[in-house]
Formats: sequence, C-alpha cells, structure tokens
Amino acid sequence: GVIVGCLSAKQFPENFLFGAAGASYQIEGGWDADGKGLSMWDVFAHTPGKIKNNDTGDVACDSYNKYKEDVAILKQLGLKVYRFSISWPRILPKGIPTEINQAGVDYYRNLIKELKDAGIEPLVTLYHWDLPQHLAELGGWLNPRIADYFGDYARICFELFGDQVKYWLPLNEPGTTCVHGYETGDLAPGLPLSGEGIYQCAYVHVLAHAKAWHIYNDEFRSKQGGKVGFNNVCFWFYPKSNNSEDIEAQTRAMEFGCGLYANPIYNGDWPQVVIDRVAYRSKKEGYSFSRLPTFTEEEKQYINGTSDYYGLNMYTSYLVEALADESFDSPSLEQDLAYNSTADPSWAHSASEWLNLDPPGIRNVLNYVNEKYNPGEIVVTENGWSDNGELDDQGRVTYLKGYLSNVLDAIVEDSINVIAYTTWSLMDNFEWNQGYTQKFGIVQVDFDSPNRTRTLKSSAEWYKRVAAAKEIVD
Ligand code: GBH
Repeated sequence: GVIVGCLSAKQFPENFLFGAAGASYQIEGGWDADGKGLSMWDVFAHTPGKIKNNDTGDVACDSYNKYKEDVAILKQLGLKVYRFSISWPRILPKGIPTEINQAGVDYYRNLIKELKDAGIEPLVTLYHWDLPQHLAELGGWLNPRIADYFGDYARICFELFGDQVKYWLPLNEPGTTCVHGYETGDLAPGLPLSGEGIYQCAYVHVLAHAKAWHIYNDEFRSKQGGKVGFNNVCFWFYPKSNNSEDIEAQTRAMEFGCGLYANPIYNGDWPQVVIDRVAYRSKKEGYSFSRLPTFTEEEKQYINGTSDYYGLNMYTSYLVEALADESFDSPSLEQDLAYNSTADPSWAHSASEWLNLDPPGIRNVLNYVNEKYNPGEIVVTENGWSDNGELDDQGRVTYLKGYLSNVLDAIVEDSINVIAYTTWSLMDNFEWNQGYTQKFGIVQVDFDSPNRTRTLKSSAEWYKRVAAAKEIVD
C-alpha cells in the first residue's frame, strides 16, 4: 500500500518516563534541622580545606523547605519521574533503629505526596553518600556490620514509604565512594587507604545492597509490588590502539570500574580479571592473601541475582593505554589498573576535568551492561553536563541531545529495554568536593539569594519539548 504522511522521527516508547535527579546532601540543606543527625558529609564539609571555597551543604538548594517549588518545576516541565535520595540520619539520627525522627519522616512523606499529586513517580535512593556519622565512626564501609545497619534502615524506609514508592535504589554508585572515600580520600570519609580500602568497601557495599534487596523480596514485595534496582556508575573505555595490551587495559578498566560492583550482584562473584590481577599483585607485594576479600559460598548465593532493574549512571568516556608493572612496594588501585586514561582531543570539555562529550559512549555502555548482566530493565539514573551556570546553556543542550539520541538508538536499534531516564540534575547543587563551582542543573539556583531562586535554563525548555514529543527535537 501507499504510505501517506511524512517520515516520522524515531520515538521513545509510549510509556517511557523522562525525569530528573538529585540527592539529599546536595540539595536539601537543613543539615541540623528538626532532629536530623550528623552525616559523614556534614563532618567532612565542615572540615576546612576539604571542599573548594570551604563550601558546605548546610543550606544547599534549601529543598528541605522548598520541595514544593521543586515538584512544581518538575510538573511544569512535564516530567514523570523524580529521582531523589533519603538522608539516612534525617530518618535515624544515629543510623540505628532506636530513634526515628518524625520530622524527617514527615518531610519525605510530604515530598512523595506532592509528587504523586502531580503525577510524578518517585524513584528513591536510600543512600547517596550521607552515612550517619555514628556509623562512620564504627568503621563505615570498612565494617561488614554496616550491611546489617543498612538492612534495618532499608526495612524502616520500606515500611514508612513503600506504599507510595515503586522504584527503589538502595545505594548510589558504590564505586565512587570506594575509590574516592577509601582509596584516594578526596571524598568523605576521606581515608586514603590506597590499594586496600577500596576492596573492603566494595565488599561491604555488595553485602549491604543484597541485604536491602532480600528484605524487600521477603517482607515487602508481595504486598507493595515495587522493584529494587542496583545502581552503578559505568563509563566507557576505548583501547587507545589495537594492540593486545591496550585491549586488555580496556577490559581492566571496565571490570575494575563497572564490573567490580555489578558482577557480584548479577553473577555472584567479583570479575575473574579482578580476582586474578589483585591476587597476582598482592602476592608480589608480599601478602599471604589477596587484598580483594573473598566471598564465601553462602555469600555468593546470597548476593547473586539481587537486582530487579539496572540503575545506570553514565557521563563520559576515556581512551586507555596499558602500563607495564614496575614496582611492587606500595599497593594501589592505580597499579592494579595499570593504564593511563585520557580524553580524545576532539571531545568537548565540560567544567569538570573528568567529563567530556562522547555521545556514543552511552550506547556502548548500554550494550555492554545488557549483554554482560542481562538486567531485564535499565533506568538511566544519571547523565548530565557541567558548566559555569549560564542560563543559555547550549553546551548542555548539545550533550543531552547527543546522549539521549544514543539512548534512543539503544532502544530502537539494539532492542535494549531502557524504561526511564533521569537527567543529572534537576537543579544546580552542591557538587561534593567541588562545592558550588560546577553546575549540572537544567534549572539554575541563585546561591547568593536567601530565596535560592530557581530559574529554568534553555536546556530545561528543550527537555520539556522532548518529554512532550517523546522524540529528540531541535
Ligand atoms: C555522580 O558521580 C554522583 O552520583 C552525583 O552525586 C554527582 O553530583 C554527579 O555524578 C556529578 O559529578 O575528582 O577528577 O578524580 C559521577 C561519578 C566519580 C565523577 C568521581 C567524578 C571524580 C573525578 N563521579 N569523579 S576526579
């Protein structure tokens, strides 16, 4: 027959959810309001010299008071999902279940109600780095008992909010905490335990995630019917040349980055490449054991298959070039990795040193994750661009257009089941050790004004049209 009409552009699926993301410490403020306990980020940011300009999240975007404005903006943009995180010490001031802070519970119940009334699905992260300080002092992510504390906290959140929440993510980016909190020490809790902290931290995160999933699965799934996903940051790495050393370096980069956390959850153990590499170097360094902890058979059973969807954080790509082993006198992740990573000179730069523009990278990662872990559903839970905060943010529009087109191609051409996308970030916010110097929002926040005035940027206007049309618009 004759096809009438014009060629239609590729469309996102009818029920695809467009949204935006944020995290408690980065936006809420109210750091000591109404009974909230201290988190390790309060302590870290209050320590002079840790954060650019000694900025803190004490007030941040003041979303503790202004959440209704945030929801109104999401609604105005026609967004259908909001990813936010719960501050553990706002619910449990010491992190332990003996005392529940009712004001904190009310805050999140009100936020969720506001979202639902606006037709917006809450996607809730239980932990986006603001560990109760009391638990940090008990050893934080080096202490396997934190998994038990996390389980108690997760259960309380499922009980308090699970009637309204269908998408959960227990942990945000274990990899970032383990590398920057426990290897280099430039993020909280600031422990430069080179070569050792990272693996113990990864081990405890995997156990904690699995515990939260099992608690939901055993005690809540049948009555609440939600999903508990695994969140992980996976960047894309290209080998710098076609020689076998660089191709092996690419494998190491993917397996020590993405795989270290995802493989235990989806395949029940660390990636073999990581097991072999850390064992080899540990032995040469004189250890009688590997710096990488071993999962018992029981733990392997317990952690395997503990994710209902994959929450992917993806921002950027690198080229990797293999380095040869030189010395064995100081354990470090850097030497375990044994590669140099650089950006291709043709990629545009953001305001963040680590973040460059390579749109095909996200399609590569979606294919990699889909083949390797077969996660069923994928939500892109973070993806975004930093600049200096200008309202006419054409760099961000270019970035989002490129990355979203590649997400669409992954859906349409590669048949990958991506069901939602929450851009990072709804608003400019506290960018961890960079303070307020790097802006990721599609909405500008005036940090000089006590009102923390919110103003839509060009990217927000553009994203609104994408969400309405369910296709990439100019
Ligand atoms: C995400 O991490 C976080 O989940 C989110 O809270 C954050 O605001 C957002 O990205 C933007 O940064 O100091 O040069 O060694 C993304 C992964 C890992 C990227 C740590 C920055 C530090 C680079 N991040 N990395 S560097």
